[in-house]
Amino acid sequence: MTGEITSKAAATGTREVPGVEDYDGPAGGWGALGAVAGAIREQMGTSTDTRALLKMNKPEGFDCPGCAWPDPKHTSSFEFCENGAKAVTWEATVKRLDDAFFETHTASELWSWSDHALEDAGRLTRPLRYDAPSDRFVPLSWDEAFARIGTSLRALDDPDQAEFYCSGRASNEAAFLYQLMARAYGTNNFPDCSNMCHEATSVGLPKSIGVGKGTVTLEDFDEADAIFCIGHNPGTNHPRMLSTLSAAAKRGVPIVVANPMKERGLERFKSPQHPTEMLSPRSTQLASAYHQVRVGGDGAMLKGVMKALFEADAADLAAGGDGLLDRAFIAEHTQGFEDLAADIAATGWDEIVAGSGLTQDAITEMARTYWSAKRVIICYGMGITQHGNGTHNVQQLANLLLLRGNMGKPGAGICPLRGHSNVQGDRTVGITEIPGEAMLARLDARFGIVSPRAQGHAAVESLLAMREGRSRACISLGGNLAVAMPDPEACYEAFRGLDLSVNILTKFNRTCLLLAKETIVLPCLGRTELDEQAGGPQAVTVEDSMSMVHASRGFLKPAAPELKSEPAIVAGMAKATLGEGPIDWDWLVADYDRIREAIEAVFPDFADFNKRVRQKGGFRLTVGASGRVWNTPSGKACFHVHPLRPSGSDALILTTVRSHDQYNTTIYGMDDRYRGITGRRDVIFANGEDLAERGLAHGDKVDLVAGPGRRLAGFTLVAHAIARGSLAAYYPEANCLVALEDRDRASGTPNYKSIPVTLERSEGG
Ligand SMILES: Nc1nc2c(c(=O)[nH]1)N[C@H]1C(S)=C(S)[C@@H](COP(=O)(O)OP(=O)(O)OC[C@H]3O[C@@H](n4cnc5c(=O)[nH]c(N)nc54)[C@H](O)[C@@H]3O)O[C@H]1N2
Ligand SMILES: Nc1nc2c(c(=O)[nH]1)N[C@H]1C(S)=C(S)[C@@H](COP(=O)(O)OP(=O)(O)OC[C@H]3O[C@@H](n4cnc5c(=O)[nH]c(N)nc54)[C@H](O)[C@@H]3O)O[C@H]1N2
Ligand SMILES: [Mo]
Repeated sequence: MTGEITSKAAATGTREVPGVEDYDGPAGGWGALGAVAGAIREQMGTSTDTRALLKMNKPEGFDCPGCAWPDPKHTSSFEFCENGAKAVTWEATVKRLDDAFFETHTASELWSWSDHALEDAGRLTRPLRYDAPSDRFVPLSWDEAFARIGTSLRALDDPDQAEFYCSGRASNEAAFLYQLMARAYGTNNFPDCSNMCHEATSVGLPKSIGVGKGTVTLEDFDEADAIFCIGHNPGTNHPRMLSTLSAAAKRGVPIVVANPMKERGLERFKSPQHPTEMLSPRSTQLASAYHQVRVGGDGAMLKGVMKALFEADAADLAAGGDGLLDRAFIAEHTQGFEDLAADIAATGWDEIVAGSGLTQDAITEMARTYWSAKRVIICYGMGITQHGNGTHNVQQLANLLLLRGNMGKPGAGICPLRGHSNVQGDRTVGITEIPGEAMLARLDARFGIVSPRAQGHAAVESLLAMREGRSRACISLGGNLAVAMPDPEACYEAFRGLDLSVNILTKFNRTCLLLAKETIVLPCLGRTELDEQAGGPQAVTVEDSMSMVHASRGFLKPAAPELKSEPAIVAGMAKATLGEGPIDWDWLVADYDRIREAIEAVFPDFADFNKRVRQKGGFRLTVGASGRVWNTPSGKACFHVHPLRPSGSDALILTTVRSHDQYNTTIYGMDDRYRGITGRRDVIFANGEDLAERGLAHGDKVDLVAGPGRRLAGFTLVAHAIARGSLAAYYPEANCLVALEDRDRASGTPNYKSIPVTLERSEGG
């Protein structure tokens, strides 16, 4: 392997630091089984229904709320996943927030609780409203809650003073009704979690290949002969992907990783579903080459891979070969090739090496694996998108694939690993601040409304508008917006200044405690629970990372009798806000087939929706680029040229990552098993040589400083296998270091993953 970076022992000696030690095991294995048993014990006690875990991702079961990785036809036998099990037990917990809980604890007291403790207290059971005189959340009826929301929304001067946040847990049916309500009310303000996540994909890929989604299906992984994994951590965030990678590795397919941190889930895997593997000391080696690119260095690395490819292509031509580029594909299907070739030729190896932190040899080795394979898939995650140049990064990946025609043929293509289980679907069914005219026209025709045409707010704009008083209300369908966004102080101030804050949630969280003039919390059903409406039990639908749409049907007894489904809550708010009008909300919610018919009327891709979603495994939405149909203005796939980011400052670059025990702002526990961390999150992963150079050592306490007023104080340094010049800390603890305005200009994605910082020894540290 190239660019090997050793862990702390070699770099810094063996100082003992509480809660920090090397983890030697593979990903998965007995550790995963033990963790599942622990999660069941802690959340579900002994008496409860663990059937839920067995119905996950089965045709008649529910879609796992854990991630958006698809299932083999969504019909396979039980696919085991530790973190899916954590997500399910967290939702199916026996713990409840009953009336006594809110009588006992004031809002001021709850503010001092950790994010973990707030959610661990249990499921919400009743609608709640903040009562200032008693400083407590008090129960109220659904009718009163809806009436108060309606009154506040109608009192605004302009519908554009309201923000409608959508987190990617919401089903297609809930999200569709939600956008219908907001547009009937009069705004396109749809901040959504995609704005913090794969927005660089949604903005970058349409300009490259005419669609803002991945082009591959799960079957393509069976045919690929090289797989690149860049900037994602599947062992933690998409664990079911390890089965796919492990099958590829066993076929001898090279798996090339580019990641500043050594992630165990990309190195070795022992499948808990294979008894023989579990009982033998062996595990499957995943990465065939692991390149520890420096944080933020992907743009330089990708230019390097293309440079090595161009050089080898020229050498091959000179030697009488056919060259290594797919010239027929380039000629027939693309435009912009000459400009890209000129840009790569003009980029020097010195810039590439300095920017990426990788040697020319290492990059050439990556390139050789790339050109030696006929069919290549590139997978990527937040390590690519959450940068000031996230959109450029995404387009460089597309450039690289297009050079050898690795797009729109079996076994090849681009694979963005989506975040929330239905974040892609929510976008598909209309959660966007920049809706197209054709879609709005169909929506208006179907429902007899006049949707607003003006562009609305995405996440950062919505927070800025709230902070400046231009927006006065925020409704959140799921999520924990104030904690997920950069710059908590700015976000807290924004929420606290509102007239109305509504949070539709399964669990209470910090955003609920940012008290507006009217603060309402509405408890909803989760994926696992039976959703009974006037027309009988309902199923919802979701779209996974590979554009497969399928049904999800919960069956557990709801956590409390008063819970409503998300579609029913949206309908209740809509009726109370819009009054009598052309939309019959009760009729729609009585039978979700009616909502799906409406989705089909607005989005032609969903033709025969109700029929097709009842087929085993559901159906795939059309992705033009998968069949070499390029829906760009020129009808061709486009190469894009981007400058390298300036490098060379002395600052260390901090990235923020998820631990193995968290789901975004939901902190299940304080361990991060694969990185050897137990019982704490106040750590900074650093390269031992970088520390030594600064007179610091493993175990020292430091403050991270990102600029005036941006300081994360008293964190412990952990010497780790991470690239030189790079640091990593956990999200959301480190969000105070990111300014709200620090984002990718093209897509608005916050720069969560390349924050220049300096280290200062903590006082007394
Ligand atoms: N269990 C669990 N599952 C989840 C989630 C969760 O929190 N917990 N979250 C869901 C959501 S919403 C999302 S978006 C996905 C997130 O899934 P990922 O994209 O895997 O998320 P991150 O933890 O942010 O990790 C990114 C990886 O990128 C690497 N990285 C950081 N900076 C850079 C860089 O500059 N370049 C490169 N090449 N790599 C870099 C990190 O070392 C880390 O391995 O997971 C989804 N699934
Ligand atoms: N520094 C840093 N910041 C980041 C990131 C990062 O990598 N680094 N990642 C960003 C990314 S990729 C994302 S997607 C965002 C995540 O941002 P969000 O989606 O806003 O946050 P979550 O933590 O997923 O939301 C957790 C809440 O969802 C609610 N919930 C759970 N299940 C359901 C359900 O079924 N229905 C409803 N209505 N509510 C439910 C629970 O009450 C819980 O409190 O954070 C972003 N922030
Ligand atoms: Mo995400």
